[in-house]
Amino acid sequence: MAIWFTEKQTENFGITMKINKTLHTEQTEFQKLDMVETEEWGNMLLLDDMVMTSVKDEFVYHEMVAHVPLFTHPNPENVLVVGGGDGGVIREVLKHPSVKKATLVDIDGKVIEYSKKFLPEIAGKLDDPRVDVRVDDGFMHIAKSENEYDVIMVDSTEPVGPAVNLFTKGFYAGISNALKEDGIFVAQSDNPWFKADLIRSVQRDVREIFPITRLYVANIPTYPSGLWAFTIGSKQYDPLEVSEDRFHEIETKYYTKELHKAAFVLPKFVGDLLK
Ligand code: PUT
Repeated sequence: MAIWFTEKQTENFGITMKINKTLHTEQTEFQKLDMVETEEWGNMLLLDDMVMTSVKDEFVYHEMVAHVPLFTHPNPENVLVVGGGDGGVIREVLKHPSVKKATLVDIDGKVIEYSKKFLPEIAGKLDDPRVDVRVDDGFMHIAKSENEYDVIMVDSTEPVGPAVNLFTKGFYAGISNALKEDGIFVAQSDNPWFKADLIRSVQRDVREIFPITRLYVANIPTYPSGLWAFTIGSKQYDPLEVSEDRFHEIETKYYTKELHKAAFVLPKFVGDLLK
């Protein structure tokens, strides 16, 4: 029997959808995990009753996390994904032939396990030989790494539970240390409608550590407010100054080389958060 589910995006506002079937539900060591089949968006992963990914619109988020930094860096070989246990970012990372190794560190092995089972179109590349999957604390992994990665991507949940640490200045300092001298990182940064203060503080913290700090946005219909933000911190390469010859052909549904630049053109109220 179908049921209706509402993700409360704020105390006063939510997104409601029809769930045809619950495929799996459990309280893991870290969070409540639900895999559901929705009528509108296909199979969907919910963590602590928040939408993480859906088969129908996942490509926007995963492409925009992966391709903006990977096309900005001239030769990304060693890539780290923190979080991202659904495997969508890894799938996109592997489209870049320069990538020799992609490490995924997610604290919750259950996310990986059930994504493989119920979201195969998203998680299907996690067993690729270039991928090293580790069930571990991303914060600790970063703290132990030095001068190692070309690109780091932080694909976390919202800043609650274990993800709170991933929105701190200490974490960004660790990322800087874990990156090579010309490294670049991207972090999902929630949304400018309901989380303006968070975006402001992330930008401020990253700017104190990285010489180049940028914000870009993408339209993701199942995420709070539909407008999602991403923060870039870069030691050397500016995502706004990528030369045309850097772009090579890959199969995408959202990302294009034109959109790479357009994503940094911000609505005024979003740009004002950077002042
Ligand atoms: N609800 C948005 C989650 C961000 C994706 N990891």
